[in-house]
Amino acid sequence: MDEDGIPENEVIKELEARRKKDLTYSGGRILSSMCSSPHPLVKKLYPMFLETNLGDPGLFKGTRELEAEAVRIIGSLMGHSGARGFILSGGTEANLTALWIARNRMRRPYPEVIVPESAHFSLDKAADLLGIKAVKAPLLPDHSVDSEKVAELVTENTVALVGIAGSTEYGAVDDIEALSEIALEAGLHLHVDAAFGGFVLPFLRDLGYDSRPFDFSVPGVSSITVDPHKMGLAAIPAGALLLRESAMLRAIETPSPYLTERKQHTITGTRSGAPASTVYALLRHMGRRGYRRNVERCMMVTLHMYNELRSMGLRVEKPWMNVLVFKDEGGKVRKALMEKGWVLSRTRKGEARIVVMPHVTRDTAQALIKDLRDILG
Ligand code: 0PR
Repeated sequence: MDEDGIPENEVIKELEARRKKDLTYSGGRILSSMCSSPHPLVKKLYPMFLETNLGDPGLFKGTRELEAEAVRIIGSLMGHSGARGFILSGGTEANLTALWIARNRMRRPYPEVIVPESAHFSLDKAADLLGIKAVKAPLLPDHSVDSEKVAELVTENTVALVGIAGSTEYGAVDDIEALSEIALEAGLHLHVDAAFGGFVLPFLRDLGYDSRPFDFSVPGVSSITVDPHKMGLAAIPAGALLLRESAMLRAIETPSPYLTERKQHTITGTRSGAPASTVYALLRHMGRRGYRRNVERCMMVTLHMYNELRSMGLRVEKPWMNVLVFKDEGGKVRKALMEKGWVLSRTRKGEARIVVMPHVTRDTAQALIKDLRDILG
């Protein structure tokens, strides 16, 4: 560190120069991300909460109320306004906390969790950190988990089942009702990872698309991850963990005797109140109608791209939601698009993957289609 600091405007210039090296969502080239530009209201409100700390909520009673309200509203979106939970740093922390609860409630000597092969790698991290064996359940051809195989994998060591509502790679939705029956019968915790799908599926249903039940309306569902920083238009970091019953929190209660609240239930101690407060603001401001429109626009672009890509002869999977995947032998198409400045991701099988987030507009789709036509000749 230098002895003397430099003037503010010089620091700002330095940061602006670095920031220019970053890609931006508004640049319209990022087709690989499950995040997008936050809603402008978030940018306005964030500074109000910079000093708040939900790790010591007795000092920040108003901010704590905002988190509780945000959880209540997301809970009602998930079919249970009495749900308890937290606004955490994202899907990884929410999934980790859910498995922490499940492991501690069940207290098995050699705990196992049954996870679909399609699960996000955050569940592998969680299992590793918690000393739980992640048993992978195979998938059906539509990329959702084979529930019959899940039932066969249950043993006396199983502490939890995980179902995915909106898989990272394909947007696939598992048969949560079937998993619920297995979980209820065996007395297991059923965690639903709706990190991506949580802000999509309720609105797909409103818009008349086919959509499987995945939330607390399914009786065996114990906990749900829903990420506001994905399709919820919130700023990073914001991931919600929702629990059916507040009693589940006892399993991870940690005494914090010298703080204003004598116990904690989150992995992080000191944590900013800005994510929770701005998520609350968005939920109030957008309402169901606002989020429905968001999903409607993304789906219109998704289906437009789907039809155009198919008409070019590409083998595109029928989309479950706003995620498009097409066969791409040797990654040739993806590479050619990357050379033209697009950023696409790939599935583990090597297919090209496009996530149609709000920054992927109809104009973006048109530009992409034009480039694809050039590439495919
Ligand atoms: N569960 C699911 C179903 C997910 O898709 C993800 C992340 C997580 C959990 C973990 O969430 P956090 O990353 O919030 O902890 N899925 C994206 C992915 O890995 C995350 C992402 C976002 C990747 C933006 C790239 C990117 O630019 O694909």
